[in-house]
Amino acid sequence: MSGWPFRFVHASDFHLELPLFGVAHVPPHLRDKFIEAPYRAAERVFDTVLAEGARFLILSGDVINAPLAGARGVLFLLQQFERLAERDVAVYWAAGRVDPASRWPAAMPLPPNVHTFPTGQVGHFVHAVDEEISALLVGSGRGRSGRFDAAALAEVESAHGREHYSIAVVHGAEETAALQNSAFNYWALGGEHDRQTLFNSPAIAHYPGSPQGREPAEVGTHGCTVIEVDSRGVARTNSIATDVLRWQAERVVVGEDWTEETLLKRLINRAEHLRDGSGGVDQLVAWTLAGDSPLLHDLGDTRATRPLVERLRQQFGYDSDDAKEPLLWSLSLDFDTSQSLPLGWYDEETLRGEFVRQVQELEQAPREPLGLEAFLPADYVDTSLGAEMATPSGSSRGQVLQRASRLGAELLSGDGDSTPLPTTP
Ligand SMILES: [Mn+2]
Repeated sequence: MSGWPFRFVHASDFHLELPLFGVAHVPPHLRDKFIEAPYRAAERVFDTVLAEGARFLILSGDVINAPLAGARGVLFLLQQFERLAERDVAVYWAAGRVDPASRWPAAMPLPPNVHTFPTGQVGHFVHAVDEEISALLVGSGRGRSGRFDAAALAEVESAHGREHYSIAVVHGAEETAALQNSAFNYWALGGEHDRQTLFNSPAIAHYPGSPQGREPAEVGTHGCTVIEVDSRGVARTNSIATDVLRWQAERVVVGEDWTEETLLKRLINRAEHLRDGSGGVDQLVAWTLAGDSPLLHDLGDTRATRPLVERLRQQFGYDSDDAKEPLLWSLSLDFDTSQSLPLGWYDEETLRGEFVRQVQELEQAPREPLGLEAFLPADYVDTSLGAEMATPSGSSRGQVLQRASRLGAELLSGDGDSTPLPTTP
Protein backbone atom coordinates (compact mmCIF):
# COMPACT_ATOMS: atom_id res chain seq x y z
CA MET A 1 0.00 0.00 0.00
CA SER A 2 1.29 3.45 -0.80
CA GLY A 3 2.64 5.44 2.11
CA TRP A 4 3.39 2.33 4.14
CA PRO A 5 5.24 1.50 6.34
CA PHE A 6 4.76 4.39 8.76
CA ARG A 7 4.64 5.21 12.45
CA PHE A 8 2.33 7.17 14.66
CA VAL A 9 2.13 7.91 18.36
CA HIS A 10 -0.99 7.49 20.50
CA ALA A 11 -1.42 9.32 23.82
CA SER A 12 -4.26 10.52 26.03
CA ASP A 13 -5.23 11.94 29.40
CA PHE A 14 -2.41 14.47 29.83
CA HIS A 15 -4.65 16.29 32.36
CA LEU A 16 -2.29 19.26 32.41
CA GLU A 17 -4.63 20.89 34.95
CA LEU A 18 -3.96 18.20 37.54
CA PRO A 19 -0.81 17.94 39.70
CA LEU A 20 0.01 14.76 41.58
CA PHE A 21 -2.29 14.18 44.55
CA GLY A 22 -3.51 11.67 47.10
CA VAL A 23 -0.78 11.76 49.75
CA ALA A 24 -1.07 13.32 53.18
CA HIS A 25 2.34 14.95 53.08
CA VAL A 26 4.54 15.99 50.17
CA PRO A 27 8.13 16.45 51.33
CA PRO A 28 9.48 19.93 50.44
CA HIS A 29 12.18 18.61 48.13
CA LEU A 30 9.57 16.85 45.97
CA ARG A 31 6.95 19.64 45.80
CA ASP A 32 8.14 21.11 42.51
CA LYS A 33 8.16 17.65 40.98
CA PHE A 34 4.57 16.98 42.04
CA ILE A 35 3.51 20.11 40.17
CA GLU A 36 5.86 19.86 37.18
CA ALA A 37 5.61 16.12 36.47
CA PRO A 38 2.48 16.27 34.23
CA TYR A 39 4.13 18.91 32.02
CA ARG A 40 7.47 17.15 31.79
CA ALA A 41 5.79 13.83 31.00
CA ALA A 42 3.63 15.45 28.29
CA GLU A 43 6.71 17.10 26.80
CA ARG A 44 8.32 13.67 26.59
CA VAL A 45 5.37 12.48 24.51
CA PHE A 46 6.16 15.19 21.95
CA ASP A 47 9.86 14.31 22.20
CA THR A 48 8.93 10.71 21.42
CA VAL A 49 6.91 11.73 18.34
CA LEU A 50 9.95 13.55 16.95
CA ALA A 51 12.51 10.96 17.99
CA GLU A 52 10.52 8.11 16.44
CA GLY A 53 9.91 9.95 13.18
CA ALA A 54 6.15 9.52 13.60
CA ARG A 55 3.88 10.90 10.87
CA PHE A 56 1.23 12.01 13.32
CA LEU A 57 0.19 12.12 16.96
CA ILE A 58 -3.24 10.95 18.13
CA LEU A 59 -4.67 12.50 21.28
CA SER A 60 -7.66 10.55 22.64
CA GLY A 61 -8.99 13.20 24.97
CA ASP A 62 -8.58 14.68 28.47
CA VAL A 63 -5.51 16.56 27.33
CA ILE A 64 -6.20 19.78 29.22
CA ASN A 65 -8.96 21.47 31.18
CA ALA A 66 -7.96 24.88 29.80
CA PRO A 67 -9.81 27.13 32.29
CA LEU A 68 -8.24 25.22 35.21
CA ALA A 69 -4.76 24.87 33.74
CA GLY A 70 -4.74 28.53 32.70
CA ALA A 71 -2.46 30.34 30.26
CA ARG A 72 0.53 28.20 31.11
CA GLY A 73 -1.13 25.00 29.93
CA VAL A 74 -2.51 26.54 26.75
CA LEU A 75 0.83 28.11 25.84
CA PHE A 76 2.65 24.88 26.60
CA LEU A 77 0.46 22.90 24.19
CA LEU A 78 0.69 25.56 21.46
CA GLN A 79 4.48 25.43 21.75
CA GLN A 80 4.55 21.65 21.52
CA PHE A 81 2.15 21.61 18.54
CA GLU A 82 4.45 24.16 16.91
CA ARG A 83 7.44 21.84 17.42
CA LEU A 84 5.54 19.16 15.49
CA ALA A 85 4.43 21.62 12.77
CA GLU A 86 8.07 22.46 12.05
CA ARG A 87 8.60 18.82 11.13
CA ASP A 88 5.31 18.45 9.24
CA VAL A 89 3.81 16.21 11.89
CA ALA A 90 0.01 16.36 12.30
CA VAL A 91 -2.07 16.02 15.45
CA TYR A 92 -5.52 14.37 15.55
CA TRP A 93 -7.42 15.23 18.71
CA ALA A 94 -10.76 13.84 19.93
CA ALA A 95 -12.00 15.60 23.05
CA GLY A 96 -12.68 13.75 26.28
CA ARG A 97 -14.40 14.76 29.48
CA VAL A 98 -12.33 17.85 30.36
CA ASP A 99 -11.26 19.21 26.96
CA PRO A 100 -14.30 19.99 24.80
CA ALA A 101 -13.47 22.58 22.11
CA SER A 102 -15.67 25.11 23.90
CA ARG A 103 -13.17 25.27 26.78
CA TRP A 104 -10.23 26.16 24.59
CA PRO A 105 -9.69 29.96 24.55
CA ALA A 106 -10.99 31.39 21.26
CA ALA A 107 -8.20 33.99 21.26
CA MET A 108 -5.56 31.25 20.95
CA PRO A 109 -6.38 29.36 17.75
CA LEU A 110 -4.80 25.96 17.25
CA PRO A 111 -2.13 25.77 14.55
CA PRO A 112 -3.20 24.26 11.20
CA ASN A 113 -1.41 20.95 11.84
CA VAL A 114 -3.85 20.21 14.70
CA HIS A 115 -7.13 18.59 13.61
CA THR A 116 -9.97 18.20 16.07
CA PHE A 117 -12.91 15.83 15.69
CA PRO A 118 -16.42 17.21 16.16
CA THR A 119 -18.47 16.41 19.26
CA GLY A 120 -21.87 14.80 18.86
CA GLN A 121 -21.13 13.58 15.35
CA VAL A 122 -18.46 11.58 13.56
CA GLY A 123 -15.73 13.33 11.63
CA HIS A 124 -12.89 11.99 9.54
CA PHE A 125 -9.50 12.96 8.10
CA VAL A 126 -7.33 11.25 5.54
CA HIS A 127 -3.69 11.53 6.42
CA ALA A 128 -1.66 11.84 3.25
CA VAL A 129 2.04 12.48 2.88
CA ASP A 130 3.56 13.40 -0.52
CA GLU A 131 0.25 12.44 -2.09
CA GLU A 132 0.57 9.00 -0.64
CA ILE A 133 -2.35 7.96 1.48
CA SER A 134 -1.43 6.29 4.72
CA ALA A 135 -4.29 6.44 7.13
CA LEU A 136 -7.97 7.18 7.57
CA LEU A 137 -8.82 8.68 10.97
CA VAL A 138 -12.43 8.59 12.09
CA GLY A 139 -13.44 10.02 15.42
CA SER A 140 -15.71 12.08 17.60
CA GLY A 141 -15.42 14.07 20.79
CA ARG A 142 -16.92 12.54 23.92
CA GLY A 143 -20.65 13.01 24.25
CA ARG A 144 -22.58 13.39 27.49
CA SER A 145 -23.17 9.67 27.99
CA GLY A 146 -19.47 8.80 28.03
CA ARG A 147 -20.09 6.07 25.50
CA PHE A 148 -19.26 6.39 21.85
CA ASP A 149 -21.21 5.02 18.93
CA ALA A 150 -19.05 2.28 17.42
CA ALA A 151 -21.61 1.63 14.67
CA ALA A 152 -21.65 5.27 13.51
CA LEU A 153 -17.85 5.27 13.40
CA ALA A 154 -17.79 1.99 11.47
CA GLU A 155 -20.26 3.39 8.93
CA VAL A 156 -17.92 6.26 8.07
CA GLU A 157 -15.05 3.78 7.90
CA SER A 158 -16.78 1.50 5.44
CA ALA A 159 -17.76 4.45 3.22
CA HIS A 160 -14.07 5.07 2.54
CA GLY A 161 -13.01 1.75 1.17
CA ARG A 162 -10.27 -0.55 2.28
CA GLU A 163 -7.16 1.11 0.93
CA HIS A 164 -6.42 2.92 4.19
CA TYR A 165 -5.03 1.89 7.50
CA SER A 166 -8.13 2.87 9.45
CA ILE A 167 -8.04 4.33 12.94
CA ALA A 168 -10.92 5.21 15.25
CA VAL A 169 -10.15 8.06 17.70
CA VAL A 170 -12.47 8.23 20.70
CA HIS A 171 -12.65 8.79 24.44
CA GLY A 172 -14.75 6.56 26.68
CA ALA A 173 -15.94 2.99 26.72
CA GLU A 174 -17.92 0.60 24.57
CA GLU A 175 -18.49 -3.16 24.57
CA THR A 176 -15.29 -4.85 23.42
CA ALA A 177 -17.31 -7.04 21.04
CA ALA A 178 -18.65 -3.95 19.26
CA LEU A 179 -15.08 -2.81 18.63
CA GLN A 180 -13.98 -6.25 17.54
CA ASN A 181 -16.79 -6.54 15.03
CA SER A 182 -15.83 -3.36 13.20
CA ALA A 183 -13.36 -3.09 10.34
CA PHE A 184 -11.05 -0.58 12.03
CA ASN A 185 -7.41 -1.57 12.17
CA TYR A 186 -6.77 0.41 15.34
CA TRP A 187 -9.01 1.76 18.08
CA ALA A 188 -7.21 4.74 19.64
CA LEU A 189 -9.02 4.91 22.97
CA GLY A 190 -8.76 7.44 25.79
CA GLY A 191 -10.18 7.80 29.28
CA GLU A 192 -8.24 5.12 31.16
CA HIS A 193 -5.28 6.47 33.11
CA ASP A 194 -3.48 3.15 33.24
CA ARG A 195 -2.37 1.52 30.00
CA GLN A 196 -4.73 -1.18 28.77
CA THR A 197 -5.03 -3.25 25.61
CA LEU A 198 -8.49 -4.70 24.92
CA PHE A 199 -7.28 -6.84 22.01
CA ASN A 200 -4.25 -6.77 19.74
CA SER A 201 -4.74 -9.17 16.86
CA PRO A 202 -5.54 -8.82 14.05
CA ALA A 203 -6.96 -5.39 14.95
CA ILE A 204 -5.87 -3.44 18.03
CA ALA A 205 -7.89 -1.59 20.68
CA HIS A 206 -5.68 0.26 23.11
CA TYR A 207 -5.71 2.82 25.92
CA PRO A 208 -2.21 4.31 26.25
CA GLY A 209 -3.05 5.70 29.71
CA SER A 210 -1.86 9.01 31.09
CA PRO A 211 1.79 9.91 30.43
CA GLN A 212 2.11 10.51 34.18
CA GLY A 213 0.45 8.61 37.04
CA ARG A 214 -1.36 11.12 39.22
CA GLU A 215 -2.30 9.31 42.43
CA PRO A 216 -1.19 6.32 44.53
CA ALA A 217 -3.59 3.94 42.78
CA GLU A 218 -2.00 4.67 39.37
CA VAL A 219 0.99 2.43 39.98
CA GLY A 220 3.71 1.48 37.58
CA THR A 221 5.07 2.86 34.34
CA HIS A 222 3.06 5.50 32.48
CA GLY A 223 3.73 6.76 29.00
CA CYS A 224 2.57 6.78 25.41
CA THR A 225 2.44 4.19 22.64
CA VAL A 226 4.29 4.08 19.33
CA ILE A 227 2.50 2.15 16.59
CA GLU A 228 4.54 0.86 13.70
CA VAL A 229 2.55 -0.18 10.62
CA ASP A 230 4.54 -2.36 8.23
CA SER A 231 4.24 -2.53 4.44
CA ARG A 232 1.49 -5.17 4.72
CA GLY A 233 -0.51 -3.00 7.11
CA VAL A 234 0.29 -5.10 10.16
CA ALA A 235 0.87 -3.04 13.30
CA ARG A 236 3.17 -3.49 16.25
CA THR A 237 2.84 -1.41 19.40
CA ASN A 238 5.65 -0.27 21.61
CA SER A 239 5.16 1.43 24.97
CA ILE A 240 7.44 4.33 25.79
CA ALA A 241 7.77 5.46 29.41
CA THR A 242 7.39 9.22 29.86
CA ASP A 243 6.64 9.55 33.57
CA VAL A 244 9.03 11.46 35.80
CA LEU A 245 7.60 10.30 39.14
CA ARG A 246 6.32 6.75 39.43
CA TRP A 247 3.86 5.41 42.00
CA GLN A 248 4.57 1.94 43.34
CA ALA A 249 2.71 -0.33 45.74
CA GLU A 250 5.02 -2.91 47.28
CA ARG A 251 3.75 -5.82 49.31
CA VAL A 252 6.17 -7.60 51.61
CA VAL A 253 5.19 -10.94 53.08
CA VAL A 254 6.76 -11.06 56.53
CA GLY A 255 8.30 -14.38 57.48
CA GLU A 256 7.31 -16.12 60.72
CA ASP A 257 10.77 -15.88 62.26
CA TRP A 258 11.58 -12.34 61.16
CA THR A 259 12.85 -9.76 63.60
CA GLU A 260 12.59 -6.03 63.02
CA GLU A 261 16.15 -6.13 61.65
CA THR A 262 15.26 -8.85 59.15
CA LEU A 263 12.30 -6.78 58.03
CA LEU A 264 14.41 -3.65 57.60
CA LYS A 265 17.00 -5.60 55.63
CA ARG A 266 14.33 -6.99 53.31
CA LEU A 267 12.78 -3.57 52.82
CA ILE A 268 16.17 -2.11 51.94
CA ASN A 269 16.83 -4.95 49.49
CA ARG A 270 13.50 -4.42 47.82
CA ALA A 271 14.04 -0.66 47.66
CA GLU A 272 17.45 -1.12 46.02
CA HIS A 273 15.95 -3.50 43.50
CA LEU A 274 13.14 -1.08 42.66
CA ARG A 275 15.49 1.85 42.34
CA ASP A 276 17.90 -0.02 40.08
CA GLY A 277 15.07 -1.16 37.83
CA SER A 278 13.34 2.19 37.39
CA GLY A 279 15.36 3.35 34.41
CA GLY A 280 16.31 6.52 36.25
CA VAL A 281 12.77 7.52 37.21
CA ASP A 282 12.07 8.74 40.75
CA GLN A 283 9.53 6.63 42.62
CA LEU A 284 6.92 7.00 45.37
CA VAL A 285 6.39 3.76 47.24
CA ALA A 286 3.52 2.70 49.48
CA TRP A 287 4.63 -0.40 51.40
CA THR A 288 2.25 -3.04 52.72
CA LEU A 289 3.21 -5.73 55.19
CA ALA A 290 1.37 -9.03 55.00
CA GLY A 291 1.84 -12.55 56.31
CA ASP A 292 1.37 -14.68 59.37
CA SER A 293 4.15 -13.46 61.58
CA PRO A 294 4.35 -12.64 65.30
CA LEU A 295 6.42 -9.61 64.29
CA LEU A 296 3.35 -7.98 62.75
CA HIS A 297 1.46 -8.39 65.99
CA ASP A 298 4.40 -6.99 67.96
CA LEU A 299 4.56 -3.95 65.72
CA GLY A 300 0.88 -3.39 66.44
CA ASP A 301 -0.20 -0.35 64.46
CA THR A 302 1.36 1.95 61.94
CA ARG A 303 2.94 4.19 64.60
CA ALA A 304 5.46 1.46 65.31
CA THR A 305 6.57 1.37 61.68
CA ARG A 306 7.51 5.05 61.54
CA PRO A 307 11.20 4.48 62.37
CA LEU A 308 11.36 1.97 59.50
CA VAL A 309 9.85 4.51 57.11
CA GLU A 310 12.28 7.16 58.34
CA ARG A 311 15.17 4.84 57.76
CA LEU A 312 14.05 4.09 54.18
CA ARG A 313 13.53 7.79 53.48
CA GLN A 314 16.99 8.66 54.78
CA GLN A 315 18.68 6.02 52.70
CA PHE A 316 16.75 6.36 49.41
CA GLY A 317 14.64 9.52 49.55
CA TYR A 318 17.17 12.32 49.13
CA ASP A 319 19.75 13.32 46.55
CA SER A 320 23.22 12.37 47.63
CA ASP A 321 26.24 14.42 46.54
CA ASP A 322 28.31 11.63 45.08
CA ALA A 323 25.88 9.23 43.39
CA LYS A 324 23.38 10.25 40.73
CA GLU A 325 20.77 7.69 41.64
CA PRO A 326 17.03 8.14 41.16
CA LEU A 327 15.10 8.87 44.34
CA LEU A 328 12.80 6.41 46.03
CA TRP A 329 10.49 8.09 48.51
CA SER A 330 8.64 5.83 50.95
CA LEU A 331 5.16 7.25 51.39
CA SER A 332 3.91 4.86 54.05
CA LEU A 333 4.31 1.44 55.58
CA ASP A 334 0.95 -0.14 56.28
CA PHE A 335 -0.50 -3.45 57.30
CA ASP A 336 -2.61 -5.43 54.90
CA THR A 337 -6.07 -4.35 56.02
CA SER A 338 -7.94 -6.81 53.84
CA GLN A 339 -7.17 -9.54 56.36
CA SER A 340 -10.18 -10.41 58.41
CA LEU A 341 -10.62 -10.51 62.16
CA PRO A 342 -11.41 -13.81 63.97
CA LEU A 343 -15.07 -14.68 63.43
CA GLY A 344 -15.52 -15.29 67.17
CA TRP A 345 -14.98 -11.60 67.88
CA TYR A 346 -18.22 -10.72 66.11
CA ASP A 347 -20.26 -12.75 68.64
CA GLU A 348 -18.57 -11.58 71.83
CA GLU A 349 -20.58 -9.67 74.42
CA THR A 350 -17.70 -7.26 74.99
CA LEU A 351 -16.85 -3.74 73.96
CA ARG A 352 -14.68 -5.21 71.25
CA GLY A 353 -17.55 -7.34 69.96
CA GLU A 354 -19.88 -4.34 70.00
CA PHE A 355 -17.31 -2.27 68.11
CA VAL A 356 -16.55 -4.76 65.33
CA ARG A 357 -20.29 -5.39 64.83
CA GLN A 358 -20.90 -1.68 64.35
CA VAL A 359 -18.13 -1.38 61.81
CA GLN A 360 -19.47 -4.44 60.01
CA GLU A 361 -22.92 -2.84 59.79
CA LEU A 362 -21.39 0.22 58.17
CA GLU A 363 -19.50 -1.99 55.72
CA GLN A 364 -22.75 -3.66 54.72
CA ALA A 365 -24.56 -0.34 54.21
CA PRO A 366 -22.39 1.57 51.73
CA ARG A 367 -24.80 4.54 51.63
CA GLU A 368 -24.82 5.03 55.39
CA PRO A 369 -22.90 8.21 56.30
CA LEU A 370 -19.82 7.71 58.47
CA GLY A 371 -20.16 11.15 60.09
CA LEU A 372 -16.39 11.60 60.11
CA GLU A 373 -16.66 15.28 59.19
CA ALA A 374 -17.77 15.91 62.78
CA PHE A 375 -14.15 15.38 63.82
CA LEU A 376 -12.87 18.18 61.58
CA PRO A 377 -12.25 21.70 62.85
CA ALA A 378 -15.17 23.93 61.77
CA ASP A 379 -13.06 25.77 59.17
CA TYR A 380 -12.56 22.61 57.17
CA VAL A 381 -16.12 21.34 57.00
CA ASP A 382 -16.97 23.17 53.76
CA THR A 383 -13.74 22.21 52.00
CA SER A 384 -13.09 19.29 49.67
CA LEU A 385 -11.56 17.46 52.64
CA GLY A 386 -14.83 17.85 54.52
CA ALA A 387 -16.79 16.55 51.56
CA GLU A 388 -14.53 13.53 51.22
CA MET A 389 -14.84 12.76 54.93
CA ALA A 390 -18.63 13.09 54.83
CA THR A 391 -18.99 10.73 51.89
CA PRO A 392 -15.71 9.01 51.11
CA SER A 393 -15.66 7.56 47.61
CA GLY A 394 -16.13 3.78 47.16
CA SER A 395 -12.76 2.18 47.80
CA SER A 396 -11.55 4.71 50.37
CA ARG A 397 -14.71 4.19 52.45
CA GLY A 398 -13.93 0.48 52.60
CA GLN A 399 -10.32 1.16 53.50
CA VAL A 400 -11.29 3.58 56.25
CA LEU A 401 -13.63 0.99 57.76
CA GLN A 402 -11.12 -1.85 57.51
CA ARG A 403 -8.46 0.22 59.20
CA ALA A 404 -10.86 1.42 61.86
CA SER A 405 -11.96 -2.13 62.47
CA ARG A 406 -8.43 -3.39 62.88
CA LEU A 407 -7.11 -0.52 64.94
CA GLY A 408 -10.20 -0.35 67.16
CA ALA A 409 -10.27 -4.09 67.77
CA GLU A 410 -6.60 -3.98 68.60
CA LEU A 411 -6.95 -1.15 71.10
CA LEU A 412 -9.97 -2.83 72.70
CA SER A 413 -8.10 -6.12 72.96
CA GLY A 414 -5.77 -4.65 75.58
CA ASP A 415 -2.34 -5.93 76.59
CA GLY A 416 -3.62 -8.86 78.60
CA ASP A 417 -5.44 -10.46 75.74
CA SER A 418 -3.61 -13.45 74.45
CA THR A 419 -5.48 -13.69 71.17
CA PRO A 420 -3.07 -12.36 68.59
CA LEU A 421 -4.48 -10.31 65.76
CA PRO A 422 -4.71 -12.54 62.71
CA THR A 423 -2.41 -11.69 59.85
CA THR A 424 -3.41 -14.26 57.27
CA PRO A 425 -6.17 -13.70 54.73
MN1 LIG B 1 -8.99 11.23 32.08
